[in-house]
Amino acid sequence: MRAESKKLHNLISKSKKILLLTHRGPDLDAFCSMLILFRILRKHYSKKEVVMQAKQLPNTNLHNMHDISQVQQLNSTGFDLIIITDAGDIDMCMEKNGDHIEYESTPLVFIDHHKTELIQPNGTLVINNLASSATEEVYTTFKDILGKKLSMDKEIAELIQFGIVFDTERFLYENTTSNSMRLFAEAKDISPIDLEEFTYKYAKFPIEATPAIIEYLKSLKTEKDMAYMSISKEKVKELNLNRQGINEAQSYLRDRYLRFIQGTHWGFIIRPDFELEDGWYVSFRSIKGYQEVAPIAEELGGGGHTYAAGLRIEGKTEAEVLEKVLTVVRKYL
Ligand SMILES: [Mn+2]
Repeated sequence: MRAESKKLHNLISKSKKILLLTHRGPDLDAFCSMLILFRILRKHYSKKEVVMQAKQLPNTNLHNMHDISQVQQLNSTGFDLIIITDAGDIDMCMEKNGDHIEYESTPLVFIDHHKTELIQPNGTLVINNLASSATEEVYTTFKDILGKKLSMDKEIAELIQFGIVFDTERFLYENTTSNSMRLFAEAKDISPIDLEEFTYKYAKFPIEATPAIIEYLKSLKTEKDMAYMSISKEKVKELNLNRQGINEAQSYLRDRYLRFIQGTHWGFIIRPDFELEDGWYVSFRSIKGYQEVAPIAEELGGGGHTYAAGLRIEGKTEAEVLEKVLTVVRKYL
């Protein structure tokens, strides 16, 4: 058994009440990894009280999603262990004003797969083998701990497929390993998911994304082989764009536009943070073999994967944020 697995097992064994969390604005891998962890803990550590907290529920029907306590504010009071999946940093999970997570006095575990070097509070356990997904990371860790005792039921099998397919973009990304495929194959044998239906459902976006897409496209600029887009908070107000519309537009353009303009291979897109007045999010995307974007995001205070990285940044205006980002980006052009 790996040393980290043993430490995790010991931490769980010592605890009575365990809180499971994942990152803000959870994606499918975030939910699947947390739900698999919940099912495993409930079955194999049945004396423990296990609670999942999140501010939103998945928009796909996932096993055990109704066991998630949907809360306005995260609160770790009374828990003696916190396990966070699909994140390596507490700031990715909690909002400083509002959420109450006692990460300095309660043992904290991250089960993550992102390539980010972070300084953690003392005693924090980080399990990260750079797997395809947090989903794979969670299951593989408990396979290591429980061995043959861990049996894959239908529910876990389906969650595994969703998590892996989502985070590898149907096995497209470099993070897909033979282990990801073996795990997927094992899960598919138990209960296959409909990949075509899944892909279709996930490609859909709400109509509110359209005005935001139009605004973003107006801002499109290229420099050498890099493209970028942004939107101002004034425009967001003027056009009465909502958070969901902006977020969907941002991810649509990020994943299906930015890198696909002839002559460009990488770029970034900026979106406003709806919580903090001076807050913004920057997402970088590239293509294998071209510009590595993780170092750029790291230089700006963020992190992520080699070809998909991001960060949160502060700035009074769109122009100020663009300036900050471009100053670093231009060093790499
Ligand atoms: Mn993930």
